[in-house]
Amino acid sequence: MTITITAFERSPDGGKGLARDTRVRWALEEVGQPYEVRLVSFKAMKEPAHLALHPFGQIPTYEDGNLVLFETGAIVFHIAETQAGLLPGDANARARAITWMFAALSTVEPPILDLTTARIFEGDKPWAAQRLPLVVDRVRDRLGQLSRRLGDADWLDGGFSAGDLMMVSVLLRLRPSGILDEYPTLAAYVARGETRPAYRRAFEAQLAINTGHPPA
Ligand code: GTB
Repeated sequence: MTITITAFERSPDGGKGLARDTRVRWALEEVGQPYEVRLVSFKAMKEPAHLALHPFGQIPTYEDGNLVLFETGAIVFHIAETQAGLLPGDANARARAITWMFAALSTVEPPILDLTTARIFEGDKPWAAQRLPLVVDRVRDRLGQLSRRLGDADWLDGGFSAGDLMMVSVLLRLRPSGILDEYPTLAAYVARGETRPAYRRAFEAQLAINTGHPPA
């Protein structure tokens, strides 16, 4: 059965890999699972056919036969659970890797998204200049904590796992802000993720869609 995901017909970032289909592509590439992509416009995302797949009218979605999933956490978890390569075999190590997936999505990503909101969507509000430093401080707090935990390790808990895939994906969103570079340990961690061949393939595939140039 062919796995099909959805992605932006035209991503607002022009293909810098920041839209969330990249993390799903990356997971599929890590486990060696071929997939197809159906591109959707912003208009089509809010129409009944797509809303039947995704109640919030967003990308990405994941279809495999009669299984339809939305939410990148659930999609990557499903891929990691059903195919080898993203979760360790040892039960406790597996539980810890899953913990890092949740930490990425529910503890690290929210302040990062808040920063995007504060900068892009609230930048013109009269209170924006007062709120922004508070939001930046919350991001820095999390990055400091994460950086201390990672220390000089390559990955969060032993070998690369779905927890790292999700954490790197979440941290990548910070790149345009320059804040990531304040934390060399995390900047190097993200760079390690980006140099993985599976990430490169995922990135090139989404870039090709947005630039019209097929991957070499
Ligand atoms: N919690 C959901 C998940 O993890 O799957 C969030 C899904 C989501 O936010 N999807 C976004 C979407 O469909 C695309 S990824 N937005 C359209 C809408 O809500 O109408 C978010 C995103 C979009 C663009 C950039 N960018 O260009 O830099 C970065 C991230």
